[in-house]
Amino acid sequence: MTLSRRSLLAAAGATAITLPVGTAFAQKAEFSYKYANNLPVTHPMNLRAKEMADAIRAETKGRVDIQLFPNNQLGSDTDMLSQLRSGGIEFFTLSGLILSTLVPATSISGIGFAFGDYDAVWKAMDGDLGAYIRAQIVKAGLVPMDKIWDNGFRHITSSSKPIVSPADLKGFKIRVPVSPLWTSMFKAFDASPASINFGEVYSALQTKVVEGQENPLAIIATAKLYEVQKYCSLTNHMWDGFWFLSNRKAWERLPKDLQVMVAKHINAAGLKERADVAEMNASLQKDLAGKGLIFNQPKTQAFREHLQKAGFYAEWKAKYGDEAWAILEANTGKLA
Ligand code: X2X
Repeated sequence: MTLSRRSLLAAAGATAITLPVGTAFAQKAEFSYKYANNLPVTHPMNLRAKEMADAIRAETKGRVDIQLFPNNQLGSDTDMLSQLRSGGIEFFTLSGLILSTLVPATSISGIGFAFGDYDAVWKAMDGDLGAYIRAQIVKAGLVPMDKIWDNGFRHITSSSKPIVSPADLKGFKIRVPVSPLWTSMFKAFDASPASINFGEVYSALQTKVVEGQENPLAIIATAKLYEVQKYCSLTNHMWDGFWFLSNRKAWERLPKDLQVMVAKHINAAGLKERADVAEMNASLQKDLAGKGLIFNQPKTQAFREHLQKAGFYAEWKAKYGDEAWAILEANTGKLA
């Protein structure tokens, strides 16, 4: 059978035509899902997510197609969280601290100076603390993947002065993400925290609406915050991670075998992202110093004692409740 040039063109233009995957023609996927986040395309989260989406497309033979929308393209974290809940987007990664605006228990992993190192973090988050938090997320109607992705240990940057002791935070105008725990912690230092979504941070620093902000080195580098900040104080004041969340109805639309494949690739990408971020956070200081950022290493004990005296730990222990706090302290040692 021969096809005329005219019918070939008609076929190429038609959308209803289905062709086997692997031909030059794109097939419309059975499940075409959006994954949105707040980070630059150069951050390991987006590099690993791209690989992940490719692996999912390949293993599901094109049935599941995940499109990436990085860098707040679909709005702020606050906007994206409501889109996730309404089904406007199917996947979203969000800091547990920000998710706590919907599910209060999820900020518990961000308590100030709780974790000493990554070993303690992954033991807790892949263990009982993570399981406790995920159960609360499920109750709120969202589906969290098992492996939380890394953001990192956070440090304070500033355009005005290095932070050496807790007294330097007094009156300090600092941007914090939109989250009661973040605001409470910097208020406990008598700082002046402003809740600002990440998409606005660069310009808030540039226009000096705030003096400083706090983030892991991988973000300070990939979001180019060093361009608008002068000092970086290695406070390690909290660890932060991103839950990989799905809209429940969208997740349940996937047949069981596809759920297993998709979850497998998302969790595997998360583990690779953790390794990338740990490596970046360990090596970036030199790069950033070369770009002009001035580093100092404060003694963190004084900061921790300040929070204790201010009643910060006691206040949050009462908010989370004894059960959750006991799980936290079983992982971190006594905090309050
Ligand atoms: O908003 C931030 O500072 C960021 C990017 O670290 C989070 O998503 C919590």
